[in-house]
Amino acid sequence: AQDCQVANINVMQNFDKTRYAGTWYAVGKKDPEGLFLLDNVVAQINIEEDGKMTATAQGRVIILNNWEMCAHMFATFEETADPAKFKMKYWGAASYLQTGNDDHWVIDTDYDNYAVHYSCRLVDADGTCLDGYSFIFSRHSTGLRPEDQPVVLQKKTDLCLLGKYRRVAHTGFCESGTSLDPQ
Ligand code: AZE
Repeated sequence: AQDCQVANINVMQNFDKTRYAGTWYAVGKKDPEGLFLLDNVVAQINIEEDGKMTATAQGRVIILNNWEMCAHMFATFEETADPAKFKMKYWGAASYLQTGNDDHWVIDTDYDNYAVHYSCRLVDADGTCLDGYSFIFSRHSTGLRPEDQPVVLQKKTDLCLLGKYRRVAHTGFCESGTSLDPQ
């Protein structure tokens, strides 16, 4: 489906959340409107004892008055009829960070190297996405393996987001001792 209709987006078949668990480094992102994670984005997906998926994430942000910090975020996921489509409720460790309830769709992953994430926040009257974001995740902070690049490129195209991604730098900003993080 390449008609750019949110309802027709293909997601990962037979999605296995237990294999999705663990650390993912964002290596590419397409931003939504407004405040967003800038770089140094790392997500940690957990499967709790009750089988529910949760996550923590961090990333550099600039909030009001040009205050640069490392945002520490938490998320719980609600399952839907499609195992690769979740509703993600999220909040920040500090109250001045963002809270929200976003879709969290896993478009494609091989679980061991790459994952393509997608979230449309606002569907337009014509069925296309008016405001959304997407992350390209890697198990490796250094980026995607060359063999995964064509697969990811095809998925970006399928999402109608080709050319809208930026590379996500990992500079150590959110690693302990190197940031201005007050936490
Ligand atoms: C995501 C996957 C793992 C859990 C979470 C994610 C998204 C987090 C944000 C955070 C925004 C924070 C801002 C703070 C000022 C998708 C990486 C929580 C969108 C803008």
